[in-house]
Amino acid sequence: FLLLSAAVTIASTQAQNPVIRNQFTADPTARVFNGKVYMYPSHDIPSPIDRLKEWFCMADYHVFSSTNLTDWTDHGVILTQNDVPWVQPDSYSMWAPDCVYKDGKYYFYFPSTPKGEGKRGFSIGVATADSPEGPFTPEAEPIKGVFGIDPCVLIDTDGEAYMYWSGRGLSVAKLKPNMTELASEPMQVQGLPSKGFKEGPYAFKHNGKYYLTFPWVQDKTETLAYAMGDSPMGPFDFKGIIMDESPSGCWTNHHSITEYNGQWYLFYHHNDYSPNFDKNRSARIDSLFFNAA
Ligand code: FUB
Repeated sequence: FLLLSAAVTIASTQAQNPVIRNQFTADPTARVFNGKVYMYPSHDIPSPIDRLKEWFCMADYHVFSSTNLTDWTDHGVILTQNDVPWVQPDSYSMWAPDCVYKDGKYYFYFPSTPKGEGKRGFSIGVATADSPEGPFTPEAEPIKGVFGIDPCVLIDTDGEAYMYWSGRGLSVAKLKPNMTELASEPMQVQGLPSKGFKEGPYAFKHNGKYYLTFPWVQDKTETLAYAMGDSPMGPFDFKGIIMDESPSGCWTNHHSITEYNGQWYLFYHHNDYSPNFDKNRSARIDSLFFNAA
């Protein structure tokens, strides 16, 4: 098996992190489209409503692109809560998203609070675009049968797509070719530690192995951990920690892993610009290496 490790060389990288400096950016999902890195983060804001003054508050999503991971272009708002037909207006719950490309279209997956009597918790919806920069058009309804947050979509080398998400553990299901419906019943991901809170799954394939990486509370706050398997739906073998708890400040960590120009990178977040309130976070990047077996 390959081992996965992040090089968190704070001294050499601190000067460049956080990477977005004019707004908060949490839960960064990085994808390479058309030779550029696109980063789709959540957009933390100081809450305009009392109910969320001490909690996560997100109204919309921006997308950012870069060719050197240092200079980032903000392409502006690609989706906003009150433009999504199924989202409870002004619920400020546009949490961690993902975006993938398939057959000429970009599919943006995002969790939020559904509107309607008796609706509770989070659903996950899809918005589509012809460009990674949007504009994204939301589907009228969220994905049926999915309740939770933190969607991540893996498109396998055979073209089949799988969605992972969190909420009472980590779940996985196959997607239909239309990318907006489940093709299988959701199942709990097997092989992960039974103890400790887990969320934010991020799956990818490397050298024929499937990696399932996720924030995991081993002690006080979230580490980033990983497991490996031979199938996208598991079972996985738990392998260990990619990134330790942060020594200070931020309870959450949420990440993505991507290869760009031959180097692998870990995108994650910390509350660099909000040291006293860890719900206003900022995206960071560090190099990531695979050790030989
Ligand atoms: O950003 C809101 C939530 O915090 C995400 O859904 C979690 O993964 C955590 O980062």
